[in-house]
Amino acid sequence: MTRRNDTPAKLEALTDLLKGKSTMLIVLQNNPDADGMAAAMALRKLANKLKVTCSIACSGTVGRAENRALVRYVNLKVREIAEMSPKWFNLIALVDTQPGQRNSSLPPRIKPQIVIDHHPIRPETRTVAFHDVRSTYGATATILYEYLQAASIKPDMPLATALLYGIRSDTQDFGRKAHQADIDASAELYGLANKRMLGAIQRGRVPLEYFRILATGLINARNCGRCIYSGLGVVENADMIAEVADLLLRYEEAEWSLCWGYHAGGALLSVRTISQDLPADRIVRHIVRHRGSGGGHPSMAAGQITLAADTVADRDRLDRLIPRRFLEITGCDAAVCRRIT
Ligand SMILES: [Mn+2]
Repeated sequence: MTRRNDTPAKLEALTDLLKGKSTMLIVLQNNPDADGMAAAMALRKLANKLKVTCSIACSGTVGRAENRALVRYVNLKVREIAEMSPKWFNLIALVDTQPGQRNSSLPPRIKPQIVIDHHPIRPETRTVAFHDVRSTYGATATILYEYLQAASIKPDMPLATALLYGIRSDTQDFGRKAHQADIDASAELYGLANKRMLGAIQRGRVPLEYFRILATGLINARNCGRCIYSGLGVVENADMIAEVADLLLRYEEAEWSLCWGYHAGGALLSVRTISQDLPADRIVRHIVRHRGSGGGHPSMAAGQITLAADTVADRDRLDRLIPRRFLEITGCDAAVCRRIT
């Protein structure tokens, strides 16, 4: 693990790699979150100082209302990865995800030269020319903030706001896996950020569709002792799956929550937990085993299962399999399951 005081050495190595290059493609997770986007903006800022111009790209969409509000405020252009050719760039960087991770927008055949992330390190990452993975950190934005600091670059107001919002949302306001570095970075960023904008982002305005999916999530929700789960059916906005999983975990008796939905030919699922004994990433791996992939943090994780044929029958089968496996690994009793509405 990289300790804080390693940042200057890391920055030097990164600077060496960037020097003399003219273009870099910064790639995010698919359906990127605020932490990833803020980290990409900070990396772009560093690169711009060294005369490297950057494009930021992902697959999927920025779905969550708060993140859309952030993108509008900072005027961030996130491009569609399918429309970019790696040949156009001297360097490819992956932030807030890693090579071989299913949520990475980078096709597996393309190898990045730079990886900066805070998820558990993957073997593929160790072969990347420059990598800085700090899995004890609550946010990738914190790592990038330390780079800016080490490079004596003061973030402008939009960047400071994005970094602060990225850290706060990834650590759920420091309630979840926050490192002292996340708290220090936030304290410093607070003075530079646009507080009014931060408030507006957090109360992001939403389309009517949001309430329709939320209602479906509540109607379909089942509570079985310490477990709570809901299936959303087909969703246009994949971020709603994580949002409903977050919401369900607020139930006072719940230790584990699960939400899933169908999007772009596959099932996507999110698991959240407050339990120390059975982490969310293990639950996800159990649910998707032999059928898909997944991973994440101990308190929050996500997975996906690709559907052979995206038919109603296929989805019905998964609508039974996913909660069954969830109850199986958590030890919650299917016999006591009840609707919550
Ligand atoms: Mn993150």
